[in-house]
Amino acid sequence: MEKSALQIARASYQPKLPKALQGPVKAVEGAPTQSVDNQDEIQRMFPNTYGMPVIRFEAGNATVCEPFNVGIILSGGQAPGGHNVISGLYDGVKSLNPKSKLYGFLMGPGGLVDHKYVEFTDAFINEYRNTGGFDIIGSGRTKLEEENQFESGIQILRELGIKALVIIGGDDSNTNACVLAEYYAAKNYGVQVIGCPKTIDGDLKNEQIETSFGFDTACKTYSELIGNIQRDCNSARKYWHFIKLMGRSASHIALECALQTQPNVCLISEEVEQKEMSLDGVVTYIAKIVASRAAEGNNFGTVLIPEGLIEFIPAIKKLIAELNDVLALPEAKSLASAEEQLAFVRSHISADNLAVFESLPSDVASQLALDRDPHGNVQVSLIETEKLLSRMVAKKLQTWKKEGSYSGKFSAQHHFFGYEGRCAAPSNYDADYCYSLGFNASRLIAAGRTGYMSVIQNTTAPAAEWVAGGVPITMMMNMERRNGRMKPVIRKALVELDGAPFKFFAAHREEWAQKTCYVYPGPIQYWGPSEVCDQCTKTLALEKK
Ligand code: FBP
Repeated sequence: MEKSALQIARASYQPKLPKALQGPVKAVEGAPTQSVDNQDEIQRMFPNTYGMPVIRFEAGNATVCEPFNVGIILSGGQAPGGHNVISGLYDGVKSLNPKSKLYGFLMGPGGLVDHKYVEFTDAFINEYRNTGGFDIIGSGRTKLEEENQFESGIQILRELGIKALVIIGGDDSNTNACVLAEYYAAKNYGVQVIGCPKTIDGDLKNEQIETSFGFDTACKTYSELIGNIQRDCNSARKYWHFIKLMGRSASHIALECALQTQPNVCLISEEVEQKEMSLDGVVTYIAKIVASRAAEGNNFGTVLIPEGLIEFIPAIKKLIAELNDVLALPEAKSLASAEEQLAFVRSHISADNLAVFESLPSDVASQLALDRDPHGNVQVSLIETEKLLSRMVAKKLQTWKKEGSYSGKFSAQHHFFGYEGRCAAPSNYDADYCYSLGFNASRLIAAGRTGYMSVIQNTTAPAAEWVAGGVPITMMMNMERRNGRMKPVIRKALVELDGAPFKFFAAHREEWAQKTCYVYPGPIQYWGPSEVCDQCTKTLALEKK
């Protein structure tokens, strides 16, 4: 594989490990745990993996470990650092016994079901250390939830002598990891399942998980690009840039990028919902800032938009909830064309929701009514909210111009940052964090655990002081409506409006709106002073302050 000079230099970076993982470990157990809600139902559904204690690794005595084989799966959207989770797991497994083997299932959970895999070797792994992407084995969004998939999986796991499977994924994939752990435990199949918190969206976090891996690098990459745009915008002074940012439902990415770059406007979906803002309310909010900057001769600016915004406008949220149920009806499954699907939806939703549906621009309405991803989520990355909002802002400004309350110029540029950041080479933070998560997973396996997520805490401190351990996945679960049915799922973390990151943003946004006080973060640095190279996200720093 041809490599750039940076890649060659970066390959020799040795990621840091928490002190506790640098030698033999012992597992220290905490008290039994409960799920975050719906305790009785979750306990009934996960009798073998419910209530287990949180585990923390501390320095222990060396023991002899028989060789054992492990499988790994990359599930869902790419996130920087996935290759380091795999190299950390590989090194961890080999350090316990060099005869142990690591297998990778190809193209996501589907590789387990279809028996497509590779065996990792030193040479193979070394090609991918500290690189971005998931291309080492590929990823996929096949949902592991059917008994026949679990049974097909056990065949290949037995054939390869695999005693544990590590699933790297977001909230949905880790929910499925837990379902699989429970199934194999109930059947006494002797295969452990360990999860690992991945997603650039940053929405897989809670009291135990400080952040999902990839969030750090993706936000730093987007913030570099936003900073570059802001410098361009402040130089030419003629465009308003509408920038949509990935993140699914949660606005963590938009908020973090705002904290890093100080744009003129950043919408936070969770706040839009709390304030029960309408689409027109959101448009008016942006247009007022455009007009007040124009009054000072500043006909330029930046607007950050979380990709899930549309789902949080209360009337649209209600519409989506009904659309989800309608699309989950058995008759909806056989509709072949988009036209048939739209006609079906129109004839099955309530009059109120139909009115909201028809009031939306037709491209947005169609997108809301068409295919969900395999986990039942609206594919918000396909909805061009940045164009929708700028079109509506332009229209409002025209009206104000006619009324004489606005006399500026408004010209918009549009951007969508998502795929640009998902495969970036991991920052030092993500390189170390991911390697530690993978290495730590090998210790959870050796400790005989199943249904646990690998966790590394205290990550705002130097890596040596990070705390390693495991958290039962059932502890993060509650019941939610998915595809028309109540299901046990890991609770998604949305932006907390009483949390320190949002409060900091809210305290500064008026100043950022009116004055031009952009910050230009520049590219991620790997070598140099620690305050440049080793900082975590502003979100995490504020949360841990
Ligand atoms: P995960 O939740 O699987 O980590 O995916 C993150 C994400 O990048 C979202 O931000 C985005 O909405 C979605 O994936 C896009 O999906 P796809 O890669 O299928 O286009």
